Amino acid sequence: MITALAGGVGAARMLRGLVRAAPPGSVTAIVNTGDDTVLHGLHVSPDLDTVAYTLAGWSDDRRGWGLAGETWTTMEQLERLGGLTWFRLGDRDLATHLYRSQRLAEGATLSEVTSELVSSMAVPATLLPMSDDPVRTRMTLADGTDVAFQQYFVALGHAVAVAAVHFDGADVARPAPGVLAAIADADRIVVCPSNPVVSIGPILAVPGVRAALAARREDTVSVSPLVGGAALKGPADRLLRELGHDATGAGIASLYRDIAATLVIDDVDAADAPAVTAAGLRCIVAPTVMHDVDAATALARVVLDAG
Ligand code: FO1
Repeated sequence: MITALAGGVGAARMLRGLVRAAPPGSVTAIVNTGDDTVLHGLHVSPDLDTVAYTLAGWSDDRRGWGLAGETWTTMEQLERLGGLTWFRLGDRDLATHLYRSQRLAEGATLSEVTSELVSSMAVPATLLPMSDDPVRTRMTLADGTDVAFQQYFVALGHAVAVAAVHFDGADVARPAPGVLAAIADADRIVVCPSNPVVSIGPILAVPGVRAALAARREDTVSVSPLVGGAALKGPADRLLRELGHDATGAGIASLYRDIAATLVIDDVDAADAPAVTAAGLRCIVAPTVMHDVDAATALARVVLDAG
Protein backbone atom coordinates (compact mmCIF):
# COMPACT_ATOMS: atom_id res chain seq x y z
CA MET A 1 0.00 0.00 0.00
CA ILE A 2 1.37 3.39 -1.05
CA THR A 3 0.23 6.53 0.75
CA ALA A 4 1.07 9.90 -0.76
CA LEU A 5 0.78 13.42 0.67
CA ALA A 6 -0.51 15.53 -2.20
CA GLY A 7 -1.10 19.15 -3.13
CA GLY A 8 -1.94 20.26 -6.67
CA VAL A 9 -0.21 19.96 -10.00
CA GLY A 10 3.17 18.43 -9.03
CA ALA A 11 1.46 15.88 -6.81
CA ALA A 12 -1.08 15.00 -9.50
CA ARG A 13 1.75 14.23 -11.93
CA MET A 14 3.59 12.18 -9.28
CA LEU A 15 0.39 10.25 -8.51
CA ARG A 16 -0.15 9.49 -12.19
CA GLY A 17 3.27 7.83 -12.13
CA LEU A 18 2.66 6.04 -8.84
CA VAL A 19 -0.64 4.62 -10.07
CA ARG A 20 1.17 3.13 -13.09
CA ALA A 21 4.19 1.86 -11.15
CA ALA A 22 2.31 0.38 -8.18
CA PRO A 23 -0.16 -2.54 -8.13
CA PRO A 24 -3.76 -1.60 -9.05
CA GLY A 25 -5.76 -0.15 -6.17
CA SER A 26 -2.69 0.23 -3.94
CA VAL A 27 -2.35 4.04 -4.02
CA THR A 28 -4.00 6.36 -1.49
CA ALA A 29 -3.51 10.13 -1.62
CA ILE A 30 -4.02 12.37 1.40
CA VAL A 31 -4.86 15.66 -0.30
CA ASN A 32 -4.49 19.24 0.88
CA THR A 33 -7.75 21.14 1.43
CA GLY A 34 -6.20 24.36 2.69
CA ASP A 35 -6.75 25.91 -0.77
CA ASP A 36 -10.48 25.23 -0.58
CA THR A 37 -12.74 28.21 -0.93
CA VAL A 38 -16.43 29.10 -1.28
CA LEU A 39 -17.26 31.21 -4.35
CA HIS A 40 -20.75 31.89 -5.79
CA GLY A 41 -21.99 29.81 -2.85
CA LEU A 42 -20.07 26.81 -4.24
CA HIS A 43 -17.43 24.85 -2.32
CA VAL A 44 -14.33 24.53 -4.51
CA SER A 45 -11.59 22.02 -3.60
CA PRO A 46 -8.79 22.82 -6.08
CA ASP A 47 -6.23 20.21 -5.04
CA LEU A 48 -8.78 17.39 -4.70
CA ASP A 49 -10.13 18.29 -8.15
CA THR A 50 -6.70 18.66 -9.77
CA VAL A 51 -5.66 15.23 -8.48
CA ALA A 52 -8.99 13.59 -9.41
CA TYR A 53 -9.11 15.12 -12.90
CA THR A 54 -5.47 14.20 -13.60
CA LEU A 55 -5.86 10.59 -12.47
CA ALA A 56 -9.17 10.29 -14.35
CA GLY A 57 -7.42 11.49 -17.52
CA TRP A 58 -9.75 14.48 -17.73
CA SER A 59 -7.30 17.24 -16.87
CA ASP A 60 -5.99 20.06 -19.02
CA ASP A 61 -2.29 19.38 -18.46
CA ARG A 62 -1.19 22.59 -20.16
CA ARG A 63 -3.26 24.80 -17.82
CA GLY A 64 -2.41 22.61 -14.85
CA TRP A 65 -5.91 22.75 -13.36
CA GLY A 66 -9.49 22.25 -14.54
CA LEU A 67 -10.73 20.12 -17.39
CA ALA A 68 -9.54 19.52 -20.94
CA GLY A 69 -11.77 20.89 -23.72
CA GLU A 70 -13.30 23.35 -21.25
CA THR A 71 -15.67 26.16 -22.30
CA TRP A 72 -16.20 29.41 -20.40
CA THR A 73 -19.71 30.60 -21.38
CA THR A 74 -20.88 30.88 -17.78
CA MET A 75 -17.89 33.05 -16.89
CA GLU A 76 -18.54 35.22 -19.97
CA GLN A 77 -22.18 35.69 -18.99
CA LEU A 78 -21.21 36.35 -15.37
CA GLU A 79 -18.82 39.01 -16.65
CA ARG A 80 -21.80 40.71 -18.38
CA LEU A 81 -23.64 40.68 -15.08
CA GLY A 82 -20.71 42.25 -13.28
CA GLY A 83 -20.17 39.07 -11.25
CA LEU A 84 -17.03 37.62 -9.69
CA THR A 85 -14.86 36.20 -12.46
CA TRP A 86 -11.25 36.50 -11.24
CA PHE A 87 -11.36 32.82 -10.26
CA ARG A 88 -12.10 31.05 -13.52
CA LEU A 89 -14.72 28.29 -13.25
CA GLY A 90 -15.20 26.46 -16.55
CA ASP A 91 -18.63 25.22 -17.63
CA ARG A 92 -17.74 21.56 -17.08
CA ASP A 93 -15.71 22.24 -13.94
CA LEU A 94 -18.78 23.95 -12.49
CA ALA A 95 -20.58 20.60 -12.50
CA THR A 96 -18.08 19.30 -9.94
CA HIS A 97 -18.62 22.31 -7.69
CA LEU A 98 -22.40 22.04 -8.07
CA TYR A 99 -22.31 18.33 -7.21
CA ARG A 100 -19.98 18.81 -4.21
CA SER A 101 -21.91 21.82 -2.87
CA GLN A 102 -25.27 20.07 -3.15
CA ARG A 103 -23.99 16.98 -1.35
CA LEU A 104 -22.35 19.03 1.40
CA ALA A 105 -25.64 20.94 1.83
CA GLU A 106 -27.35 17.57 2.25
CA GLY A 107 -24.98 16.85 5.15
CA ALA A 108 -22.43 14.66 3.39
CA THR A 109 -18.83 15.02 4.52
CA LEU A 110 -16.06 16.12 2.17
CA SER A 111 -14.70 12.56 2.39
CA GLU A 112 -18.03 11.07 1.33
CA VAL A 113 -18.38 13.49 -1.56
CA THR A 114 -14.78 12.83 -2.63
CA SER A 115 -15.40 9.09 -2.60
CA GLU A 116 -18.53 9.56 -4.75
CA LEU A 117 -16.65 11.73 -7.26
CA VAL A 118 -13.72 9.28 -7.35
CA SER A 119 -16.05 6.45 -8.30
CA SER A 120 -18.05 8.48 -10.85
CA MET A 121 -14.77 9.63 -12.47
CA ALA A 122 -13.27 6.12 -12.15
CA VAL A 123 -10.18 7.60 -10.48
CA PRO A 124 -7.69 4.70 -10.06
CA ALA A 125 -6.71 5.65 -6.48
CA THR A 126 -8.23 6.39 -3.11
CA LEU A 127 -8.41 10.12 -2.41
CA LEU A 128 -8.74 11.30 1.18
CA PRO A 129 -9.13 14.95 2.11
CA MET A 130 -6.63 15.70 4.87
CA SER A 131 -9.63 16.66 7.04
CA ASP A 132 -13.42 16.95 6.77
CA ASP A 133 -13.19 20.01 8.99
CA PRO A 134 -12.51 23.41 7.41
CA VAL A 135 -8.81 24.34 7.26
CA ARG A 136 -8.09 27.49 5.27
CA THR A 137 -4.61 28.67 4.32
CA ARG A 138 -4.20 32.40 4.80
CA MET A 139 -1.23 34.57 3.90
CA THR A 140 -0.01 37.56 5.87
CA LEU A 141 1.60 39.73 3.22
CA ALA A 142 4.74 41.79 3.80
CA ASP A 143 2.55 44.91 4.06
CA GLY A 144 0.64 43.30 6.93
CA THR A 145 -2.61 42.52 5.11
CA ASP A 146 -4.10 39.08 5.60
CA VAL A 147 -5.54 37.39 2.50
CA ALA A 148 -7.12 34.05 1.70
CA PHE A 149 -4.98 31.64 -0.28
CA GLN A 150 -6.79 31.99 -3.62
CA GLN A 151 -6.70 35.77 -3.27
CA TYR A 152 -2.90 35.46 -2.96
CA PHE A 153 -2.42 32.72 -5.54
CA VAL A 154 -4.87 33.84 -8.27
CA ALA A 155 -6.12 37.37 -7.67
CA LEU A 156 -2.64 38.65 -6.79
CA GLY A 157 -0.89 36.06 -8.97
CA HIS A 158 1.31 35.28 -5.92
CA ALA A 159 3.39 38.24 -7.08
CA VAL A 160 3.54 39.68 -3.56
CA ALA A 161 5.95 39.05 -0.69
CA VAL A 162 4.64 36.95 2.18
CA ALA A 163 5.57 37.50 5.83
CA ALA A 164 3.68 34.55 7.34
CA VAL A 165 1.37 31.68 6.46
CA HIS A 166 -1.24 30.23 8.78
CA PHE A 167 -3.88 27.54 8.51
CA ASP A 168 -7.17 28.74 9.97
CA GLY A 169 -9.01 25.94 11.72
CA ALA A 170 -6.08 23.53 11.72
CA ASP A 171 -5.83 23.51 15.51
CA VAL A 172 -9.33 22.02 15.89
CA ALA A 173 -9.38 19.97 12.68
CA ARG A 174 -9.45 16.17 12.83
CA PRO A 175 -7.76 13.91 10.28
CA ALA A 176 -10.40 12.69 7.84
CA PRO A 177 -11.53 9.07 8.18
CA GLY A 178 -8.82 6.72 6.96
CA VAL A 179 -6.00 9.29 7.01
CA LEU A 180 -4.17 8.00 10.10
CA ALA A 181 -4.72 4.39 9.00
CA ALA A 182 -3.36 5.16 5.53
CA ILE A 183 -0.20 6.46 7.22
CA ALA A 184 0.09 3.63 9.76
CA ASP A 185 -0.60 0.82 7.27
CA ALA A 186 1.40 2.03 4.26
CA ASP A 187 4.36 0.05 2.98
CA ARG A 188 5.74 3.26 1.49
CA ILE A 189 4.81 6.88 2.14
CA VAL A 190 5.57 9.53 -0.50
CA VAL A 191 5.71 13.27 0.09
CA CYS A 192 4.87 14.47 -3.44
CA PRO A 193 6.73 17.37 -5.10
CA SER A 194 4.19 19.95 -3.96
CA ASN A 195 4.78 23.31 -2.32
CA PRO A 196 6.20 22.40 1.12
CA VAL A 197 4.70 25.52 2.76
CA VAL A 198 1.15 25.84 1.40
CA SER A 199 0.44 22.35 0.01
CA ILE A 200 2.24 19.88 2.30
CA GLY A 201 2.25 22.29 5.27
CA PRO A 202 -1.53 22.28 5.82
CA ILE A 203 -1.59 18.46 5.82
CA LEU A 204 1.13 18.39 8.49
CA ALA A 205 -0.78 20.99 10.50
CA VAL A 206 -3.79 18.72 11.05
CA PRO A 207 -3.35 17.46 14.66
CA GLY A 208 -2.08 13.89 14.76
CA VAL A 209 -0.81 13.73 11.19
CA ARG A 210 2.74 14.91 11.79
CA ALA A 211 3.21 12.48 14.70
CA ALA A 212 1.77 9.62 12.67
CA LEU A 213 4.20 10.40 9.85
CA ALA A 214 7.17 10.74 12.21
CA ALA A 215 6.51 7.17 13.38
CA ARG A 216 6.88 6.03 9.72
CA ARG A 217 9.89 8.23 8.93
CA GLU A 218 12.05 5.32 7.74
CA ASP A 219 9.48 4.31 5.12
CA THR A 220 8.85 7.81 3.86
CA VAL A 221 10.42 9.25 0.71
CA SER A 222 10.02 12.93 -0.12
CA VAL A 223 10.51 14.49 -3.54
CA SER A 224 11.80 18.05 -3.82
CA PRO A 225 9.49 20.40 -5.78
CA LEU A 226 12.50 22.53 -6.70
CA VAL A 227 14.73 22.09 -9.72
CA GLY A 228 17.81 24.31 -9.79
CA GLY A 229 16.48 26.24 -6.79
CA ALA A 230 13.24 27.11 -8.56
CA ALA A 231 9.72 25.74 -8.56
CA LEU A 232 8.53 24.41 -11.91
CA LYS A 233 5.18 26.05 -11.29
CA GLY A 234 3.96 28.40 -8.54
CA PRO A 235 5.72 30.30 -5.79
CA ALA A 236 7.43 27.51 -3.77
CA ASP A 237 10.98 28.88 -4.06
CA ARG A 238 10.02 32.49 -3.31
CA LEU A 239 7.75 31.48 -0.43
CA LEU A 240 10.51 29.39 1.11
CA ARG A 241 12.96 32.29 0.95
CA GLU A 242 10.41 34.84 2.20
CA LEU A 243 9.74 32.61 5.20
CA GLY A 244 13.43 32.24 6.00
CA HIS A 245 14.16 28.84 4.49
CA ASP A 246 16.72 27.98 1.81
CA ALA A 247 15.19 27.23 -1.59
CA THR A 248 17.58 24.30 -1.94
CA GLY A 249 17.56 20.56 -1.34
CA ALA A 250 19.04 21.22 2.08
CA GLY A 251 16.23 23.68 2.83
CA ILE A 252 13.60 21.11 1.84
CA ALA A 253 15.45 18.45 3.85
CA SER A 254 15.33 20.61 6.97
CA LEU A 255 11.55 21.02 6.55
CA TYR A 256 10.95 17.29 6.10
CA ARG A 257 13.64 15.99 8.46
CA ASP A 258 11.21 14.76 11.11
CA ILE A 259 8.86 12.95 8.73
CA ALA A 260 11.02 11.56 5.91
CA ALA A 261 14.27 9.60 5.91
CA THR A 262 14.89 10.20 2.20
CA LEU A 263 14.75 13.16 -0.16
CA VAL A 264 14.88 12.85 -3.93
CA ILE A 265 16.45 15.82 -5.74
CA ASP A 266 16.90 16.46 -9.43
CA ASP A 267 20.10 15.71 -11.35
CA VAL A 268 20.76 19.44 -11.79
CA ASP A 269 20.92 19.75 -8.01
CA ALA A 270 23.34 16.86 -7.48
CA ALA A 271 25.78 19.25 -5.78
CA ASP A 272 23.15 19.64 -3.03
CA ALA A 273 23.36 15.96 -2.06
CA PRO A 274 26.03 16.34 0.67
CA ALA A 275 24.01 19.14 2.31
CA VAL A 276 20.88 16.95 2.25
CA THR A 277 22.83 14.12 3.87
CA ALA A 278 24.24 16.54 6.42
CA ALA A 279 20.65 17.54 7.24
CA GLY A 280 20.04 13.92 8.23
CA LEU A 281 18.23 12.54 5.17
CA ARG A 282 19.39 9.99 2.66
CA CYS A 283 19.63 11.75 -0.69
CA ILE A 284 18.69 10.21 -4.02
CA VAL A 285 19.62 12.13 -7.17
CA ALA A 286 17.30 11.39 -10.11
CA PRO A 287 15.33 13.13 -12.87
CA THR A 288 12.35 14.75 -11.10
CA VAL A 289 10.83 16.77 -13.96
CA MET A 290 7.68 14.88 -14.95
CA HIS A 291 7.14 16.26 -18.45
CA ASP A 292 5.15 13.19 -19.42
CA VAL A 293 3.61 10.09 -17.87
CA ASP A 294 6.66 7.94 -18.60
CA ALA A 295 8.91 10.39 -16.73
CA ALA A 296 6.41 10.37 -13.84
CA THR A 297 6.40 6.58 -13.84
CA ALA A 298 10.20 6.45 -13.82
CA LEU A 299 10.30 8.83 -10.84
CA ALA A 300 7.63 6.75 -9.11
CA ARG A 301 9.82 3.66 -9.53
CA VAL A 302 12.77 5.53 -7.99
CA VAL A 303 10.58 6.42 -5.02
CA LEU A 304 9.10 2.93 -4.62
CA ASP A 305 12.47 1.21 -4.97
CA ALA A 306 14.19 3.52 -2.47
CA GLY A 307 14.66 0.51 -0.17
N1 FO1 B 1 -5.58 29.08 -10.90
C1 FO1 B 1 -5.40 30.28 -11.52
O1 FO1 B 1 -4.25 30.75 -11.62
N2 FO1 B 1 -6.46 31.00 -12.01
C2 FO1 B 1 -7.72 30.55 -11.92
O2 FO1 B 1 -8.65 31.22 -12.37
C3 FO1 B 1 -7.95 29.26 -11.31
C4 FO1 B 1 -9.23 28.70 -11.21
C5 FO1 B 1 -9.38 27.41 -10.68
C6 FO1 B 1 -10.62 26.79 -10.65
C7 FO1 B 1 -10.76 25.51 -10.12
C8 FO1 B 1 -9.65 24.85 -9.63
O3 FO1 B 1 -9.78 23.59 -9.14
C9 FO1 B 1 -8.38 25.44 -9.65
C10 FO1 B 1 -8.24 26.73 -10.16
N3 FO1 B 1 -6.98 27.36 -10.22
C11 FO1 B 1 -6.82 28.57 -10.81
C12 FO1 B 1 -5.79 26.71 -9.67
C13 FO1 B 1 -5.76 26.83 -8.16
O4 FO1 B 1 -5.70 28.14 -7.72
C14 FO1 B 1 -4.54 26.00 -7.73
O5 FO1 B 1 -4.71 24.75 -8.30
C15 FO1 B 1 -4.39 25.65 -6.28
O6 FO1 B 1 -5.21 26.27 -5.43
C16 FO1 B 1 -2.90 25.77 -5.95
O7 FO1 B 1 -2.34 24.53 -6.21
